[in-house]
Amino acid sequence: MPNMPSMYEELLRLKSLAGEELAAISQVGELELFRVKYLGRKGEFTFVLRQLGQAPPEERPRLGQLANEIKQELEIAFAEREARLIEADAGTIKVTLDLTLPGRTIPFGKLHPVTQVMDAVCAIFEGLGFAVAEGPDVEVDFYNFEALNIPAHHPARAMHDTFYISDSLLLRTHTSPMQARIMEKEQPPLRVIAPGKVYRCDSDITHTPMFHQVEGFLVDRHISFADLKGVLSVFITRMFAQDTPIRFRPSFFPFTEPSAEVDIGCVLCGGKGCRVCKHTGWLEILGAGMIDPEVFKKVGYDPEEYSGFAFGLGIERIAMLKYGITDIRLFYENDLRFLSQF
Ligand code: 2NM
Repeated sequence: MPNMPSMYEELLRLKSLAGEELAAISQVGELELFRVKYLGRKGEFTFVLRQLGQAPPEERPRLGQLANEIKQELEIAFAEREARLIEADAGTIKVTLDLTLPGRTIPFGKLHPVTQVMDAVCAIFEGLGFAVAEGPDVEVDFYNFEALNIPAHHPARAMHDTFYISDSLLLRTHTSPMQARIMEKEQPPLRVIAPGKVYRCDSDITHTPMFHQVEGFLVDRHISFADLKGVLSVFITRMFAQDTPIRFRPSFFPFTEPSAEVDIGCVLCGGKGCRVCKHTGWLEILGAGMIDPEVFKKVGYDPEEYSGFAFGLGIERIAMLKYGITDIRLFYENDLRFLSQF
């Protein structure tokens, strides 16, 4: 029976080892480690008791009893030691927790200023009954140019600084291709805005190669320039202030005729003249016009039956004017000192 003496020996060895270790403990904090090591559910005594099954049957009761006796003795010694150490500590416990300290603030995220302005613009047009449609960033030449009355070799193509992917594929330079897609599929009456990312190969303090636009259009019978002015005036008074001055200047876009650029009284100097409005008192904030009959023909609408208006605005530009930001690149540097201000 080679097991027997070694199990007795093991129990006695554990007893003296545990006794020595317990006597050496001088800090309350060390007690738990000891308890787990010897008395815990995965401790040394449990381990020995589990091996009891390997001892000869006639020895098991004696071995078991001894193990339990030693464990009980140790538990009593442990409790005494614990009481002594706690008593000794009582006079010297240091206050390590200052309940008067302010709590740690939990950092929380915010929406990017471009997202905030995008959401605000979309909410205003949705309030006016416009549906929201999103399309692909990678477009075919037809929807980005051809359907919008910008044929090959038209000078407006050069103005767009297009990123080409192949001869016929490109990164959309505006979101109006989405509107050509919608007009091709659906019949009037229609009022839709197309928000999203657009791409132009250009970079300086007022241009980034990717920026955001919202373009919108409305088509029905008997739509006039007065409807365009009405909708855009409501948009501007809701986006800026009720009394924001507005003016329409004649302009040109290949897809609208007549076309206009819309200015608002400078929100930074109140129209007195400053660096941002280049001392004109006015800020250009969007382009618009009556949809060109040529666009209607491309998408299969009868220009004699239907008319409509369209408009487009740059989100970063509006955010810059609203917050007085002078360098557009700040939006895309991901510097939290900048972003956390909005
Ligand atoms: C602008 C200015 C003027 C525009 C035109 C169209 C469409 F597809 F309906 F013809 N969508 N957006 C438009 C018109 C965009 O952006 C400055």
